[in-house]
Amino acid sequence: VRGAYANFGRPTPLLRAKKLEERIGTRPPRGFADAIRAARSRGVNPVIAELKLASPSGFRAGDVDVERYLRTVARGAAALSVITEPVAFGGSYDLLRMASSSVDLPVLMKDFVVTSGQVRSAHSLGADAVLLIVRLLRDAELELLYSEATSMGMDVLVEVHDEHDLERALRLRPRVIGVNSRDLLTLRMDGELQRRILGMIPGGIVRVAESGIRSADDLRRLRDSGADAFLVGTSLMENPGLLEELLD
Ligand code: IGP
Repeated sequence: VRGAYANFGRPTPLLRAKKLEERIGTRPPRGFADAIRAARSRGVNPVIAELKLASPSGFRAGDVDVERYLRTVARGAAALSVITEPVAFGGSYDLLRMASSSVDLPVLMKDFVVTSGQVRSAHSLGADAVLLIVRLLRDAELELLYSEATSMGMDVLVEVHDEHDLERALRLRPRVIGVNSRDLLTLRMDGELQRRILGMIPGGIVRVAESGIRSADDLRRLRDSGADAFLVGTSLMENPGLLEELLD
């Protein structure tokens, strides 16, 4: 990773303290679901561009110039997703803080969120939305974290993989549901299951297709199955120019 982002993981305490203080309470929240709806009404495919430095499926950002990536996606994406999980995905809170202060898009914090502390961190780091993965949480935990996040003014991307997850997700009456084609335990992709689940989500809920989108054809297939928005990581990081093709 080159440029100003090359020193992730190394402490920059002064910069961090100042930036954080400046941010709190000063920036109006950017609506994640609203940005998706706005892109749709402009006739643009709502793409949520993901920033991740590595992934368990083998992706390594290697040489990617993160600033340049952010500048490119800021020109067309509806929102930005930043993975903060450090071990498998090479993320960090620094990455989220810097991305969210340098890009004027709603920002989703993507992590394995299982505690209220993580939800509060997301908020204070400048995230406009937070990911909650249904499988990782019991019903009561899911409800608690969901209501904490929304009461802080954040949107929640409620992530499901199969029917059982969806049934549990719907009890929250969520505004946004993400259907991940990848099974997080086995890492296996199941595009057919993803399209079926997308088709089962009631109208009025924003439906996000997640993972494995590599081309405009992939996107179209998911759109035809009912997806309103498209979360794209690996293939955009490998080729940011793909964004143009995905938008229309
Ligand atoms: C992006 P991809 O295949 O375009 O890189 O996938 C995103 O869907 C994926 O990173 C993701 C994810 C997650 C990562 C979806 N849900 C939960 C970590 C945790």
